[in-house]
Amino acid sequence: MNRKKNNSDSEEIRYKLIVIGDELVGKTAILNRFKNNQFNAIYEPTVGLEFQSIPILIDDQSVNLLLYDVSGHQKFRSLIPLYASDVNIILLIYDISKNDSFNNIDKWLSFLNNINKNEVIYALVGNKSDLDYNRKVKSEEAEKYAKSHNFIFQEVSAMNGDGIQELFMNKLLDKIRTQLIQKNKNLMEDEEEKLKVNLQSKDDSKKKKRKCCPCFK
Ligand SMILES: Nc1nc2c(ncn2[C@@H]2O[C@H](COP(=O)(O)OP(=O)(O)O)[C@@H](O)[C@H]2O)c(=O)[nH]1
Ligand SMILES: [Mg+2]
Repeated sequence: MNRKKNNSDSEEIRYKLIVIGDELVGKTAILNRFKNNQFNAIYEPTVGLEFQSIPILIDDQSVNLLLYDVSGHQKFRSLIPLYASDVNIILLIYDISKNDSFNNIDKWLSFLNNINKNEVIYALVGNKSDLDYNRKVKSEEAEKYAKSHNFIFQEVSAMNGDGIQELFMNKLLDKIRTQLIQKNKNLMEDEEEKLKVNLQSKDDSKKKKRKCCPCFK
């Protein structure tokens, strides 16, 4: 999470989200369904990195969700650690009708080894749930994997929109909300601590002054 002052001097909170996974699993389609509620059946490869931002309101706090669509193509893989350097949310995406795309999630995770995992929200997302008749990855297996890594889990269909709201507006927003509450709590505790230290040092200097005064000798 990044806090930046904007023109009106209020704080703007930015959450950077990236999508990771094999080519053709539907990374671009998921972002497009979430942002524009649209679906394009014609494949248009993502080149390098594409970016869009979406403002959301969490309680009374305005949060800018920055969506980074990262190409799954081999030639762009070495750039992933760079894209992921200040990331807040990572969607690990596979296609429920392609076993390889699920088995490769571990490989994708290894590209992200150097980032600070404590602060990052991960979600394992099984796309193309509309292709259930051709399912190769069992929901239970994927859910178990997600649980063991402490990731959110959600199956979605960018094509018909199933699971998209549940993923973004419920599961991810809940996590963001929890983080914001915790950060605000930490900020308040820091302020209180500073105030205490300030009062203490004022008190100490008063005592010192008193000691200097002859009438207290
Ligand atoms: N049936 C089905 N096809 C999808 C779905 N999501 C994406 N696709 C198709 O899969 C192909 C690749 O999608 P794209 O978003 O470009 O994949 P990316 O390479 O991971 O960004 C495109 O032809 C999409 O129309 C989905 O939920 N269901
Ligand atoms: Mg793409």
